[in-house]
Amino acid sequence: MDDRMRIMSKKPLNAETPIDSLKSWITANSVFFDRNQGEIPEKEIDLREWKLNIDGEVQNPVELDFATLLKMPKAIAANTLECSGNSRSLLKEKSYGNPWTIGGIGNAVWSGVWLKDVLELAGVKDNAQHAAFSGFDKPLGKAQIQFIRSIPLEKAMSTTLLAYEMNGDPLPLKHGFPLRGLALGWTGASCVKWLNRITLMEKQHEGFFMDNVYRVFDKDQDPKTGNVVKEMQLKSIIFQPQIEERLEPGEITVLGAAYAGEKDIYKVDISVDNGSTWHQADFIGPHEPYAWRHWQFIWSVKKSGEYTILSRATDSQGEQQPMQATWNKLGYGNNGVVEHGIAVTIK
Ligand SMILES: Nc1nc2c(c(=O)[nH]1)N[C@H]1C(S)=C(S)[C@@H](COP(=O)(O)O)O[C@H]1N2
Ligand SMILES: [Mo]
Repeated sequence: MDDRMRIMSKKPLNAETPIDSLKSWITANSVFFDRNQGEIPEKEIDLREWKLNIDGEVQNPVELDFATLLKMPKAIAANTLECSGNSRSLLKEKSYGNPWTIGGIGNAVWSGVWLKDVLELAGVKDNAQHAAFSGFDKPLGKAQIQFIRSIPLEKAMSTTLLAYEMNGDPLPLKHGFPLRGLALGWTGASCVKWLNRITLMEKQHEGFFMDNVYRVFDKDQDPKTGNVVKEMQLKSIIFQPQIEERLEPGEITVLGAAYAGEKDIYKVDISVDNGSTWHQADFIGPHEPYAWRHWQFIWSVKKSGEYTILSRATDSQGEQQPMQATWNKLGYGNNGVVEHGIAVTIK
């Protein structure tokens, strides 16, 4: 693993992408953030042993081997993956979970097969409403709960990929070798790694990782009554300058990214005076569905002093990134403008 990664825990492995590595539109596999509930398998499974089971509300349960997947039409998509807890540590009020700053995110070009094509091999029954994915990573903790997450069938049959390649290489072991689900534009929790079973169900899967974790709920609220985390939120981040940097006066390039999950980014505005005035940033780099957009803004500054830089994204439906995030106990979906402000000093 790249030694610039910011490790939050080793077992399970949870580590952030270094902020400098976010400047590249494609996040290299070696620095792509790691988020795990269980233990990463010790070594890559033998592809002759691995099977993908499709069962539940299907006409004919099937067991697919890897060679069969490779023969199916290959689908390629860029997709930005973000952990729902990303930016949690930037919330003013304490929330619970890994203390991500802004590096619980990365963008990659993934290839594999559309989940729809795989499900059609088994034949989807009319009463199927949800698709539950199971990973074969070894659970940690006494309860030994397997990582199982379900998504609505509509998402499964439209824009969900089963990926076996990441940025042109076989899926790395720690990112789910040999196959992972990717619900495009949804947070990482819906993108199960080390996939070996997909079960179609009439109802959403019930279990720890559906009912107690990955729900948006308040202090005294029962997690089960909170909304399940799904789509990525409209958000922007700044990765240059970095927090508390001391800079010379002159032309300073402010760099960042903006993303909106399944939606498109329309514009990004920048403020260098803590929100009093705003200036539109220029987009740079590729523009792909489900992928972040990089932007830059040249800031001309003469006077020394303390400055707070903010970025605010607007999506193609005219929705604006909220100035402040809505707090919830597990700190999910922190997309606040203020929480992502960068304080710098001009010497
Ligand atoms: N099998 C399995 N899949 C999983 C997880 C896990 O713990 N086990 N963690 C999920 C979460 S919460 C996130 S954010 C993403 C992280 O993917 P990455 O480690 O490839 O960046 O994987 C998801 N898929
Ligand atoms: Mo996550």
